[in-house]
Amino acid sequence: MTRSLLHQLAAALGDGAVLTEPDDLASYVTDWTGAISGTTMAVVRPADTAGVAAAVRLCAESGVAVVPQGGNTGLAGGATPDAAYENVVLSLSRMRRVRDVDAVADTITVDAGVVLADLQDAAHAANRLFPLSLGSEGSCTVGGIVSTNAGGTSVLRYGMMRDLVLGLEVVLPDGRVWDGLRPLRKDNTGYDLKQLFIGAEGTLGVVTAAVLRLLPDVPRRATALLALPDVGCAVAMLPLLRTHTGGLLTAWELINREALGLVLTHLPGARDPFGTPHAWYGLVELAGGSEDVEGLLESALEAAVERELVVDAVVAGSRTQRAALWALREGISEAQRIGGASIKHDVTLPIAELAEFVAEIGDLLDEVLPGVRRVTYGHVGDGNLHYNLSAPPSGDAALRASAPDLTRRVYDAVAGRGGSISAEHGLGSLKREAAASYKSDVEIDLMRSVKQALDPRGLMNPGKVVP
Ligand code: 2HG
Ligand code: ZN
Repeated sequence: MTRSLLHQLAAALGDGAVLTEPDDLASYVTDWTGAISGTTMAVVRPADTAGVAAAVRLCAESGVAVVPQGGNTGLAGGATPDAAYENVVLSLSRMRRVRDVDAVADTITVDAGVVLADLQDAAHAANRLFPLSLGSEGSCTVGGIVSTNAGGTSVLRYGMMRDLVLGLEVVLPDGRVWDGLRPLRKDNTGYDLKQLFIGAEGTLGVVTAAVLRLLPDVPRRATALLALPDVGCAVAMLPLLRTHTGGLLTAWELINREALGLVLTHLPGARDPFGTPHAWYGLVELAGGSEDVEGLLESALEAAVERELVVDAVVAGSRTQRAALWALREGISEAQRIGGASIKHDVTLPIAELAEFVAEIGDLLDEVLPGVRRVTYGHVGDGNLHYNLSAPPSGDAALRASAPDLTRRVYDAVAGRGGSISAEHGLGSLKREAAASYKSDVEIDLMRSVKQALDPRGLMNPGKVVP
């Protein structure tokens, strides 16, 4: 049966579009962190939507699961095949066409395999902005960022991916194509079906193309790294920055010393811009068209220093300096990966709860694993912390052994304060079971009903998302 499916896939898509050699499969069956791994019978790489539809239909006829995959940069195992299910990985990586840029409607229509950085470039080439920005933008793809409802560092101003999607084209679990590729800003004709597929992590269908919003370009940027006494000051900075910057605040990111220390230790060329270490740092960026972003940032910083929210500041004086500051922030994931075993907690809390959460949770974790290193950073403007942990001097094995207990304490504290166990990375396979403990019975029931309605045979990315 396997052999006949592989023959049919090769006949439909072309021999070169079906990979089965173990060496060819390796990079598709392990996630970016290297911690989540599975197996698959084949990777198929269709060139267009018709090819995706054919592949999905053939798999459905054979009762074989489909695992959609984009740039494979996800952090919750959502695109990694689960060894428990006979499956085919469906890579969208060959579908890289920018189908249309519409200057009047202010939209761009792209294939699912278009890399985010290429999408940003295509927008710039039309003097427009596609604002979503994140560390993996050089490899993550449109299908992936739609399917995970990706966030990143400019959500504060522009929202999550969901806020930027106008229409989708989706291959359904039975191989039919839903053409919802409409650029309409207004369309009140019943259920907004595209919302089901955004953030569904490929469990309801395969996103093959999207119509996305474009925005006015904001070429002027003012960026600074601030030294902060504590998380409370970072939170108090938010209204101050908003008040002083007239809607131009694009990023307000938090970094603790442990996180910066990892970057300084592991990433070549990284340099501490301050003379002495500080407990916390904030990376602020304003972006504008013709506005005096530098002047606005300066006045905000003066007010912040006066209120003793900021103890020191380094303002980027050039593009290179700006890039160097952002590299310190965006290099944290990579530095933590190089630095040994770690546990990710991509949590979100009501912003007013952030400081107390951080103050409380440290001691609770020390009870489980004394000295566990708290690599705390994230999108403080969105209430989203990457409350990650790295091994204490006792080593990686101790961290791994304590991981379930540590994670439970983090999630319990987050839930107790009205937060969520996944802010932007999704549930994937990593947090699917945990979600069952933190979602209400009604929510779980609704999720299962939606899954059952769209994918009654459970062949679309099984073992992911739905508790
Ligand atoms: C970030 O904000 C990403 O840098 C990755 O969401 C976070 O690796 C992580 O835990
Ligand atoms: Zn993040």
